[in-house]
Amino acid sequence: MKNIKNSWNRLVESFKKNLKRIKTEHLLKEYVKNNILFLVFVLTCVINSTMLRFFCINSTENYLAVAPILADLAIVTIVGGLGYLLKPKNRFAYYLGFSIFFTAICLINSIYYTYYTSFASVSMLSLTQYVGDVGDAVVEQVIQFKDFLYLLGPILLIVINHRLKKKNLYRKVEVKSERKKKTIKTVAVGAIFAIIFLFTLTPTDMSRLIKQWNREYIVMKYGIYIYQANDVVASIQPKINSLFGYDQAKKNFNDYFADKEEHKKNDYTGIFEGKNVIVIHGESLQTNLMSLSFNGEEVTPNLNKLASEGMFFSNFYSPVSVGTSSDAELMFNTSLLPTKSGTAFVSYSDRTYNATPGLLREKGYYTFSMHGNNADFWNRRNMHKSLGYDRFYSKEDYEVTEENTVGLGINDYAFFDQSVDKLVKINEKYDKWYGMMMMLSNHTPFSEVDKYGDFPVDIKETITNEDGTTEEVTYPYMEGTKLGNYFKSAHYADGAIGELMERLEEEDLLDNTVIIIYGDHDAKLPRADYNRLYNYDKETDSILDKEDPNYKEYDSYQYELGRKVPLIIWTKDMAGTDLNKEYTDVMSMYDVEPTLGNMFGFSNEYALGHDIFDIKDQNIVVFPNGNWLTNNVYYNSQKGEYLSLNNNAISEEEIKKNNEYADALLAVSNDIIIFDLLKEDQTDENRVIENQEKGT
Ligand code: GP9
Ligand code: MN
Repeated sequence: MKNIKNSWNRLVESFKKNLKRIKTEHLLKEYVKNNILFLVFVLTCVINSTMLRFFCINSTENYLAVAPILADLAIVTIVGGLGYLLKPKNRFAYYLGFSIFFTAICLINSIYYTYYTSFASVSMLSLTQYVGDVGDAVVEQVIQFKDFLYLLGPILLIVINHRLKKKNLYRKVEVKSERKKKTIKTVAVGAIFAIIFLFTLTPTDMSRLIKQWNREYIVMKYGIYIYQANDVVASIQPKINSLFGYDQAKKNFNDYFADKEEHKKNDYTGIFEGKNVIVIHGESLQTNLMSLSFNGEEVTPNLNKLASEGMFFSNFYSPVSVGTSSDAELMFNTSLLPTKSGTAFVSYSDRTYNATPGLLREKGYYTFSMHGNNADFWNRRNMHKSLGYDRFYSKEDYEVTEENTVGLGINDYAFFDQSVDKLVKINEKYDKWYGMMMMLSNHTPFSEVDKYGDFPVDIKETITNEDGTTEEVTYPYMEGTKLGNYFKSAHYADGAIGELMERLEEEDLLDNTVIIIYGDHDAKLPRADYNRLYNYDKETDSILDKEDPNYKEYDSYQYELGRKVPLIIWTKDMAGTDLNKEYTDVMSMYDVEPTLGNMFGFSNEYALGHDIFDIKDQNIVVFPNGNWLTNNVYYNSQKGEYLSLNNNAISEEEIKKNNEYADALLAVSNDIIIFDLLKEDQTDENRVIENQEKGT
């Protein structure tokens, strides 16, 4: 009897359980059915954001990160939940609108990342005018198949909505109170996601969000949607700050420079005093080009020759931000770093700069810049005036034809040729001059291969057959790759530098002239192509297996360190002298002004870089994202890890000290530009004079 009762009870229990399960399943089905638009909206937005992170940031930490998914879920659940306030028939438009908006954020960032290896900022909107000019580069090199995947979200919503309409599911009527209840419930779920997410944050995460420099880190931690919202706030902030945050900025500025040591004289002081100067801004020229040859022919024979006869700074970096070429010019001329958001050239051209051209002008130099592109590109028309150039020769001053055009404009050969014509006249008229010539041909996407001339980047070998006959064999190697095309393009540009030197010699313009050549930034080429360069297996025409003993890993650190650019200082009579050597201490583009200042006898007391002959092996190169490099260590602030360059460990204190140095440097540089502190400094002096005159 007892057994029967027990069995009955078990049967009832199991029936109840099943009923509950069926009920839950039923409820779940019902929920999905009634909220399909909301669910698709939430899921596709979260998938898009996650997909973007996975495509852009290749690290295990990123792949395993739950926090950004929680953040995305919180945002889209709350936005989606608010849609329930609307009547069911109006919800589709709401979800589709937001879906397009969120998709656009992912799509724009995906394309932007491919080009700049950074996430997009609304402060760059003012630069969209340049997109037309580099449009081909964008289409050819930047838009990829994966970018279309993000569109699936809105497409799915449209399809589902179409089906719902067919089934007449919009007939459902929801009274106001019902809609309100649904909204509160859903938003509450979003809030729970947000609270869980907030618990995952550390103080470092919070401070990085406020600074907004470390874009990759912020996306990896907060997801793309919070990043973008924060970016809007951060981009508006400088404009507001420049109105309100002045006192604090001025105080930090004074503190920063309070204990700056006086510059001491050294072996290089005044060595070039009174000499003329030609600065060559080498578009996308990287140092690694200089050690490469194909079939016995060097990629950059002219650069190599100048380096071997002059002062060659082989560990030189150009820490540009989104302002690329213009950031290089800014750093080179002013010893400041790129701004935190936007670009100095575009947003802050009206500020006061203690720039090399202006300082040399004060010493009686005629100063000019020459560039074959449109004068408004990077707002150079205005900014070059602020830097102190007496005259900017731009596209309007050159004879540009269809024949002499390559890439963005007049090719470097024609540009240099016409520039020397102008220089001859300048030299007749002025005693001392300082001029910058900005190259253009070697600009991404390096695709006009047929115009670059014959420079095969393959491997040619002569094989002797068994019967003694010989045969020419060709292995494709770098042919057809972006990196290979870059080599062809750089070889072409290098040839133009060679012709320029010949022409200057012919015109007797080299006798009293210092030539300074710098690469403006790296060429942003795919790491995979470098893998092929260093690990090519000609037998299989592919990359060596990772297990192969000859395989040389080209990891992300090597890639980042490989972005260095050349700096060469050359005079006709330098070869064989003490000056003629390779200088290996790490150096940055913003160290150039104080270094040249020492050699030419001018000084910018607010330079943020150092005279390399003063600081020598103690130098620190700071990058706009907070990464830094010394002779011994490369520190990646995004990942919070470092690479020792001499196999020695580095102490936590040193990392902390250098991090603080990097933070302070970036902050003071940004403040100088945003708050126009160099102008204010002069105004202060004026104020003192004014007060003295008034007797106060
Ligand atoms: C444009 C040229 C290239 O005039 O300087 O600019 P970039 O795209 O390298 O910043
Ligand atoms: Mn450039």
